[in-house]
Amino acid sequence: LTVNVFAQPQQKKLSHDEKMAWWREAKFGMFIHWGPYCLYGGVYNGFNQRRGGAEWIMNRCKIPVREYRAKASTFNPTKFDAEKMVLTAKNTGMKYIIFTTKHHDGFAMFKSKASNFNIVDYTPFKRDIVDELAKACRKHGLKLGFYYSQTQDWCNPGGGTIRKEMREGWANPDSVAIDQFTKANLGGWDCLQRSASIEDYFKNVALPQIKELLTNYGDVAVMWWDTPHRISKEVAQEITDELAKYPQVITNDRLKRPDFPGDYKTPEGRIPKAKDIERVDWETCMNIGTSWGYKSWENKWKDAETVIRNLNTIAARGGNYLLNVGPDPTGTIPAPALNCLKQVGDWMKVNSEAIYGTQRSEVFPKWGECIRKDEKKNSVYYLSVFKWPKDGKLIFETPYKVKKATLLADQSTLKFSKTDKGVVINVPSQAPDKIATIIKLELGVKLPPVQLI
Ligand code: H79
Repeated sequence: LTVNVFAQPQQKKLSHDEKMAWWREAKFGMFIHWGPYCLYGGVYNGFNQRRGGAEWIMNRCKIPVREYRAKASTFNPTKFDAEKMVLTAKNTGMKYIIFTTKHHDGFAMFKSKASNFNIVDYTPFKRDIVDELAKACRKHGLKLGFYYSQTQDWCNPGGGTIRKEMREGWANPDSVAIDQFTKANLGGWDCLQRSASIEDYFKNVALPQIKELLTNYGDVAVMWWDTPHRISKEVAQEITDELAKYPQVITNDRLKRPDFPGDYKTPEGRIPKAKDIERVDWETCMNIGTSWGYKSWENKWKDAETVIRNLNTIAARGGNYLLNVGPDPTGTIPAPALNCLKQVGDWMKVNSEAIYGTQRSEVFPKWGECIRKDEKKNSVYYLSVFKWPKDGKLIFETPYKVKKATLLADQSTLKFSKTDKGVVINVPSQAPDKIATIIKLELGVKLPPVQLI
């Protein structure tokens, strides 16, 4: 790896609000689950994997370590194009990417000195995917964050959550089976640290890899930990101390619960109910299909209507939306997902000002969502209409004075009047956008700030 001039840690301490500023502005990101599990595509020995995401196949189908590693050694995603992937996210209106640098299978998608079970040293592909993504993100102005499974590594005895069948032929840490495999396949070189305990694993693999991620790829936007169990307070503290050298790094809440809450909460696959919303930063991560990792037999893709309305609902409740895709073994995002993202991008081209830099409105109209944005002097409500009124009159109950109403679809000004029911806006008879039409209401006041805790 070449020396990276961007890699110098920032010394300036940032306040929590300063650190969170870009993230709160961004609202919409792409989650990418990609690793050697995609080679199975949710199928093992001719059977479809039953439960869990396809990235869990090694565990769910009890695949022995040796077999899984042999499979991983064939990973050769020749169609992978970091710039294309980053531009897909950018054209969808996404402002950041969270990439699985190492999932529970223990395979690193980056060059690592701590374990040769990585994309550069262990596969014919030999390219550092994290490095290519980091460069492409920097070039196209997206932030890049790293998902890193800090508590699990199914290919390492110290790594945790290993079912006994997975250890077949590899029963104890001193077994030579792995070395024989690596010798045969990798010309004798094996720097895999076979850790005897979880403590060893942290010392030998996890901490060194976390340091590699923090120093080798320029500024890291987010560290996205997963599965906050089996980790001692001491180790979590050690990671936290390391992170303190990089004050710009935002972390999620999955390092260790409940002692290390991080900077934001991560509801998984669901949007918190309006009445349950706490005054904290949060991000819903969700699949575009039904699996995080690539599933060759996926048959339930979300449509653009679902994704766009979710994005609007999440924005109205003050959250971020992290939408996941799982590239296939060639390095390509499946076509149904790309098709959906394209439609979301088309919607964003017209309406993104109703999403970026917005916050919770705490107003819940029956026909859709109300998203708030504070401008210098006045506040704005973006009304996101899912159910278009049949009589051409949209009723919005608000105590505030409305100065102007604009239809974002064509930038036309809409007439409105104040009645005892609320503001009544005259709208076209047909919905300009059947999924979500945005009406921008400029208020005569600046609303009091929403205080997060
Ligand atoms: O990366 C994705 C998941 O693989 C990961 N988090 C998201 C972002 C994740 N790791 N653990 N879990 C989620 C929770 C695990 C739940 C389990 Fe199961 C229930 C493990 C075994 C039973 C789900 C169902 C996974 C396998 C079957």
